[in-house]
Amino acid sequence: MSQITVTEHLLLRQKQSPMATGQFTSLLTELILSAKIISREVTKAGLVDVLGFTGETNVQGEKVRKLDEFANNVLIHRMRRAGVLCAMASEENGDIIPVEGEFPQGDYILIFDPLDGSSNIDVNVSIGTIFSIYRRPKEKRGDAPCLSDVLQKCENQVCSGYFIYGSSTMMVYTTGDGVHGFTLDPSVGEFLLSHENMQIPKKGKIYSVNEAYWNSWDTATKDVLSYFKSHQNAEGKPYSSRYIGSLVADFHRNLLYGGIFMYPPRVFENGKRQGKLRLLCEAAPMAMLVEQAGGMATDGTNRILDYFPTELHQRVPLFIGSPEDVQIVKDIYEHHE
Ligand code: AHM
Ligand code: MG
Repeated sequence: MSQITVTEHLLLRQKQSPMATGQFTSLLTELILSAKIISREVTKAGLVDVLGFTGETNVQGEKVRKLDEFANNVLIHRMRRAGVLCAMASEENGDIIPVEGEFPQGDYILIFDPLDGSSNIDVNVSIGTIFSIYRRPKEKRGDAPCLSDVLQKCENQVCSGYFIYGSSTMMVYTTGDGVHGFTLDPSVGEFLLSHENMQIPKKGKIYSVNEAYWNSWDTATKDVLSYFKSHQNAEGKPYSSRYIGSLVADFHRNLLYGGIFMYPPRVFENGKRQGKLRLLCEAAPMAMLVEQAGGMATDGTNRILDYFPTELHQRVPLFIGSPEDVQIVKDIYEHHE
């Protein structure tokens, strides 16, 4: 493995990349330190009292797990002091977290899901931290941070990525200049470049979806699933079905092997048609990554990065992965319109 750290990699590309400003490098450095602290705690889970629930319910109406709360606090407290952000938004907090008052303000906005795939925490299955970074519009610098700073078109992201706490801890990120993966070497405490310029295969071998929701899907979605069950994959064999229930882990596997992850809209008794995943802290950052890796991300009809969020915790259906597989979904949905 190379000995190049994330910061070195960013600086090496500094000449080509407008992202390698001092402020942006500090942001990533602080984010990486936060992830190392979270990773340390995740790997100790079971030995120390971090498993189970806190007894609280979060803004999504879900029971908060102790590790969720820990990861959220680490990120908020560390990133707030970094002097590079004007606001944050977390999956766990109802409102934006402005950076002002005693804390120095910067130009960036950080949105995160502190510990994605929480239902897997207590059973030792891979989980992750997802992040998305925007820059504040120039004309608003100096003003008090507000929700409209955060609700930017998803295409405006300047960086996105995730940390996956799996058999090893990895960071995968993009600044719009390809997708690069780094593996944490615990002996030196650094993320070292292990996967440069990651590209998703054009057609995959795997589909990932929670099929238990079959009865709440519309006909178009059922047709999508029937297609993947009855057609051949990139190797001329039946597709394999793989679903972990941690977006980060399902996405990471499909990025490497090729395939499609689907969280289709469910139709509820009141007629409401809704996806589960959050646009700002889950779908949009993964969409930026997948496009940079040569893949596609759609809600079935619209490109995820074309979304203009209207709410902080807006949910969207998500079909993401190898371009030829995602195109099949778009074609089936279009046919049903
Ligand atoms: P979380 O952020 O509360 O962990 O929820 C998001 C997770 C994703 O990681 C995963 O893709 C999805 O929820 C699984 O949902 P389901 O159990 O409905 O299949
Ligand atoms: Mg999540």
